Amino acid sequence: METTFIMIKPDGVQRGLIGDIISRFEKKGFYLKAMKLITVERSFAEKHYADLSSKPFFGGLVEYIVSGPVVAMVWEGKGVVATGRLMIGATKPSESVPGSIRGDYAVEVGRNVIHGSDSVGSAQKEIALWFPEGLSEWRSEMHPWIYEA
Ligand code: IDP
Ligand code: MG
Repeated sequence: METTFIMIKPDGVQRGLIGDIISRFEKKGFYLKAMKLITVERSFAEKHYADLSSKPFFGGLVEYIVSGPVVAMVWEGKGVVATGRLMIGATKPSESVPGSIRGDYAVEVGRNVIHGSDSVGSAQKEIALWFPEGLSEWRSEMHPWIYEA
């Protein structure tokens, strides 16, 4: 089992997409291990996106992330990092297939609704940054109905 960091960005919160997005991950068969609604400081957003600090859009990206509350979550499941990225869709909504979250709900790359970790390593880093308090240890009673032994 793997864990990934998923964040509903301020536009997703404002547009009332929280329930739909959580529902997609729940119904898929992934487990919610941590969640909080939080408005982050500029310095925190810069840390989260540190790898992109040299990009020309970095300033606008940080402005976007601090513009309102976000929903930060940790989801667990088999292959959840890669499958989560598929469920989210391509970075540019114009290239995100219908059926993916960005494909269904986004038009602009700078308003693409959701973040998901791009590798197991970045998931570990992002989870440590956003949830230093740790995760809930639980597993659904439905586990054997979703996962083979
Ligand atoms: P990802 O969110 O699909 O992993 P990254 O390349 O990690 O994409 O970029 C992080 C975020 O930065 C994107 O989700 C998007 O909001 C924003 N971003 C990426 N590329 C551009 C761009 O060319 N213009 C404006 N914003 C961008
Ligand atoms: Mg990324």
